[in-house]
Amino acid sequence: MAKQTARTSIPNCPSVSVLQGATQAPVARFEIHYHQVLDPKGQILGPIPEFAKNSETLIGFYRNMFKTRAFDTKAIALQRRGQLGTYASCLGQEAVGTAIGSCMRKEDVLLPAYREYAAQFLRGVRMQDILLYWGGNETGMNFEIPRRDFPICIPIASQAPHAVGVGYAIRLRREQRVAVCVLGDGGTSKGDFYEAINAAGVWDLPIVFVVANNQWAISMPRNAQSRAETLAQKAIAAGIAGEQVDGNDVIALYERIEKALIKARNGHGPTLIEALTYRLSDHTTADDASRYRSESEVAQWWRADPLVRLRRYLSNQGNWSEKAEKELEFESQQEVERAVREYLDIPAQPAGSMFDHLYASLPESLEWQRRSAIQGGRQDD
Ligand SMILES: Cc1ncc(C[n+]2csc(CCOP(=O)(O)OP(=O)(O)O)c2C)c(N)n1
Ligand SMILES: [Mg+2]
Repeated sequence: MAKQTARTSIPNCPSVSVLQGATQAPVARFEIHYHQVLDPKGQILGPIPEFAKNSETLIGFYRNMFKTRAFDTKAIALQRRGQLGTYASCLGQEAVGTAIGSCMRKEDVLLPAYREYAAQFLRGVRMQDILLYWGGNETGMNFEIPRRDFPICIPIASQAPHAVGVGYAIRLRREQRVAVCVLGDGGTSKGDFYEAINAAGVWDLPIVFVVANNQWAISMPRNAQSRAETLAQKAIAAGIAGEQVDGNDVIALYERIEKALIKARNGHGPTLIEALTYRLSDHTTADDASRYRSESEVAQWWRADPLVRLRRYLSNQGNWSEKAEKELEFESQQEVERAVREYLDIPAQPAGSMFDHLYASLPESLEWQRRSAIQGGRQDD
């Protein structure tokens, strides 16, 4: 017969109780669920979510992913020609950004890493702004729209504690807004990330964390970064909801991210969504990924391309054609070319500008560097 057990609360900690009289009883159980709606062949699995019955919505997703890819291709070409600095490609990850940008409301706040152009374009960021930024001109991050969104974040995971600050401010002001923080798989190894999800949980903040797990942190593969079976399960330790989604399936992403946003907006706390995707390009234009990963791995992920599967589905439903594809291609090229012309027409920032806006008054050591930069790098004064 099973031994009698009883729960006893711990003093000063009413939410925690321990089992008395049990030797090996489980005290907690967790599961991480995986969500997919559209498979790589373009077939819908299970019931179609309500929003996905509207073909215009899906065509909108496709158009944004396509334009983002056209932008990405052009940005790499500009860098190769010496007309852009180092650039981080989002090739293969367009569904993640598109779903995020489509679910968010204008008044929400996006805290991106550096591959979320698809989301930023939907938020109102202009292509030339992104080009300016990677061209070394920080004014590109001074968005006209969306004023409240955060700039591209290069210091890994540092946007996660920032998101906690934003979420806390939203709560203090009793607003119905949500902070959406996007980071990579590598970012989840940082202390900033753990601290942020913990604080978000403790304070029940309106934040959605989206981990764009593209399987690599530069040359560090996912399985060398963490022994955890999923990155979503890191949410469990923080006491917040966590789940995994096919990150190349824009329909599943939209469904899950929207749900998390509604939950946060209604005061029911944060969610961590791990989007399983793949960086089809090099880490940045300063990287050569063929040195650390196999062609067959990359080829396998090309078969899961987020654009191809949505196009297949739309075509099978009679909602997309060769003609529509050609028109979109032409339109995208025009839009990208226009942005490039505007970017190239903007005069370069003077060298001394990199010292502006950092300090109210520049320390003497930096003042010296500033003078030297203005004089063209001469350091003899
Ligand atoms: C705090 C910090 N440490 C190290 C780096 C150098 N670095 C740039 S990208 C990167 C890998 C990030 O991987 P992940 O978070 O998976 O994002 P991904 O580039 O794959 O989108 C590292 C370590 C950095 N930018 N910031
Ligand atoms: Mg990564």
